[in-house]
Amino acid sequence: MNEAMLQMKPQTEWSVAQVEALFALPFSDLMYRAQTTHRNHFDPNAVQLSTLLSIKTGGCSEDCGYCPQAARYSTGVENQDLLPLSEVIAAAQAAKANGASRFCMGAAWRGPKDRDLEPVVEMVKAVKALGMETCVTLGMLRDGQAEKLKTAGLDYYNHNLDTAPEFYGEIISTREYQDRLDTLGRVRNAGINVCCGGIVGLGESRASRAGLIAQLANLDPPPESVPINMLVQVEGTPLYGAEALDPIEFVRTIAVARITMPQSFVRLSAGRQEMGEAIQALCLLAGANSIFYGEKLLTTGNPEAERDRALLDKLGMHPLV
Ligand code: SAM
Ligand code: DTB
Ligand code: SF4
Repeated sequence: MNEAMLQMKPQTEWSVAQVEALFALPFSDLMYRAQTTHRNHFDPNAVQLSTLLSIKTGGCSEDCGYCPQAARYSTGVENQDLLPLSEVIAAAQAAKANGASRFCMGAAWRGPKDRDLEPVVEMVKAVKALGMETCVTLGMLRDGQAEKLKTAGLDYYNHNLDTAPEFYGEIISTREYQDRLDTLGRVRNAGINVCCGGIVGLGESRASRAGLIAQLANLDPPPESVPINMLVQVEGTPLYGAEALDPIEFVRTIAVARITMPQSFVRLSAGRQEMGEAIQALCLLAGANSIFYGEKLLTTGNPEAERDRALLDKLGMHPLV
C-alpha cells in the first residue's frame, strides 16, 4: 500500500490492509493526517467530558480476560447490587457541577433481565431530567430492550467490540463476536447513538489493532462515539502481567481511529492514570476529543478532575458544552 493509494479519500469502507498502512506511516505523517482530518470536522480544542458510574459492580458471569468484575477471577473488587436511584442522581448532579456533559452508567451484567431494566429506565429518566446526556453499558440486549431505553431518553449505548474478530477468542469465550454485533444492531435500530470501541494492550498484534479499527470504521454508519481503552492491568485477571503496549503505538491507534472515523468522537478512555501527561497530550493532538472525567472509571482509578482541568488548560483546550 503506497501513499498514493492512501490519498484516495474520502472513503467509507476500510480494508484491514489499508488500516495497517496507516499504522505504518512515519509518525509525523500519521499525526499530520489525523490532525487535518480532525480540524475538518471538529473544533480541535474542544474536549467532550463523560463521567462514569458503576451502578452494579462485580459478580459478572462472563470471562472477559481483562475484567476485574468477572466473578471467576479473584481481584478484590467488592460486589455491589444495583445502586438506589437517589445515589445515582446525587452522582450525576456532582458530575454536572464538575463540568461533565454526559453521564455514563455501567453494570457488570452479561445482559439485563427485563426486571433489571425497569430501575435503569428510571435512572436514565432522572439523569436526562438534570439536562445531561445519558449513556448506559449493560451488556447484551435482547429484542425490545433498546426501545425501552430509547423511550426513557437514552442518548448513547456503550457496547465494545473490544478487539479484532480473529483475536477475540483469546480474550472472551462466554459470548461471540456476532452477539456483540447483534446488540449494536438493536441499539442502532432503536435510534440510540452507538458508543463502541475496544481495548488495546491485550497482547494483540498490530494487525489485530488494525482489524479492530476496520471493524469499527466499517459499521454503517460508524459509531458516534469510539472509546479506545488501554488495558488497565488488574491483579487476579488473566491479562495481569501481559506485556505493556508501547505508548507511541497507543497514540498511533488513536490517530488511525480519527482518520478512519472522521465524524466520530474518539475517546481517550481507560488507562490515562498510567499514561502521563505527555502521552495524553499526544493522544489529544492525534484527534482524541473525549475523555472519562472524574476520579474513578468503574472499579479502577482515573486522574482527578482538577488535574484534567489543569491539563486541558495547559493545552489551551476547553470542555465541550
Ligand atoms: N458488562 C458490560 C459489557 O461488558 O458490555 C458493560 C461494562 S464493561 C466493564 C465495558 C467495557 O469496559 C468493556 O467492554 C471493556 O472494553 C472495558 N474494560 C473493562 N475492563 C477493562 C480494563 N481492565 N482495562 C480497560 N478497559 C476495560
Ligand atoms: C469503555 O469503553 N470504557 C469504560 C466504559 N466504556 C464503560 C470502562 C473502563 C473500565 C476500566 C476498568 C474498571 O474501572 O473496572
Ligand atoms: Fe462482565 Fe462486562 Fe466485565 Fe465482561 S467486561 S466480565 S461482561 S462486566
